[in-house]
Amino acid sequence: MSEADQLTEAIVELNEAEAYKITEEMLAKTADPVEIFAACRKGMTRVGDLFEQKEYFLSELIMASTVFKGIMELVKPRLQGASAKTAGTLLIGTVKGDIHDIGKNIVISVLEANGYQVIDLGVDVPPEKFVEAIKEHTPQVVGLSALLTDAYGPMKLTVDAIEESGLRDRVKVILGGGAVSDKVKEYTGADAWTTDVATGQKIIAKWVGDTGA
Ligand code: B12
Repeated sequence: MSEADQLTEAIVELNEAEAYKITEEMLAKTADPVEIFAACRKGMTRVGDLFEQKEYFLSELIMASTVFKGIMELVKPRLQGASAKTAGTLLIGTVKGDIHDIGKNIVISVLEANGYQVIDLGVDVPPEKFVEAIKEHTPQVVGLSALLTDAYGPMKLTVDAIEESGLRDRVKVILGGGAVSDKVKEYTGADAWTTDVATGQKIIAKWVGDTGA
C-alpha cells in the first residue's frame, strides 16, 4: 500500500497518531503536499460515506475533521513563504447555511502560499456580506464554498446579489466543495467550479493572468 493510501486509511480509522506519522514521512520526501491533500480528501469522503451508511455518527465526523486539521498544521509551514509576489486577490467564504470549512481553508493556504491576497469571510456567509466585501476589497475572483446540497440556493442567491449590485462584470465567480458540478454552475450563474484545489488554482491563475513567474 502506498503512503498516500496508508494516510487515507489512517483518517478513515480515525487513527490520529498514525495519520500524523505518515504525513511527516510524506513531507520528508516531497515539497509538494498535493498528494497529501488528495489522500485526505479521499479519507474524508469515505468517512462521509460511512456517516451516510450510519456506521459513523457526528462524533466520528468531528473526530475526522480534528485529524484533518492536525495534518494541515503539519503541512502549513511547508506552504508558507513560497512566494513574495501578489498574484491576485481572492474573496472566499462558505455560503449561508453551510459551516464546512476544511476545503475552503486548504484553498486559502495554497493560494496564499502562491502569492495571492485572500480575504476569508468565514462560514455561513450571507449574500450581502459577499457584496459588501467585494465593494471594500475589489477582488478579481470570488470563491464560494459549499458541501451541502442545501447550499445550491444560497450559492445562486449570492451570485444574484452580486449581479443586482452591479458588480458581476468586475469579478469571476468560482464554486468549490463537494456539492458542486456543471449543473450547479449553470443554475447559479457562476463562471467555473471545481472539487479540487489544484484545478481551482489553475482556473484562478488563468483569470488573473498569473503566470507563476
Ligand atoms: C468533516 C465533515 C463535517 C464537519 C465539518 C468540519 C469543518 N470545520 O468543516 C462537521 C462534523 C461539523 C459536519 C457537519 C455537518 N455535516 Co458534514 N461532512 C464532513 C465530511 C465527512 C468531510 C468534508 C470535508 O472536509 N472534506 C475534505 C475537504 C478537503 O474536501 P472539500 O471540502 O471538497 O474541499 C476540496 C475541494 O472541494 C476544493 N474546494 C473546497 N471549497 C472550495 C472553494 C473554492 C473557491 C475552490 C476553488 C475550491 C474549493 O478544495 C478542497 C481541497 O481540494 C463530508 C463527507 C464528504 N463526502 O465530503 C460530510 C458531509 C458534507 N456532511 C454532511 C452533513 C449532512 C452534515 C450535517 C448536516 C450533519 C448533521 N446532521 O448535523 C452537518 C452540517 C452543518 C452545516 N450547517 O453545515 C453530508 C452532506 C450531504 C448533502 N447532500 O448535503 C456529507 C456529504 C456527509 C454524508 N455523506 O452524508 N460535517
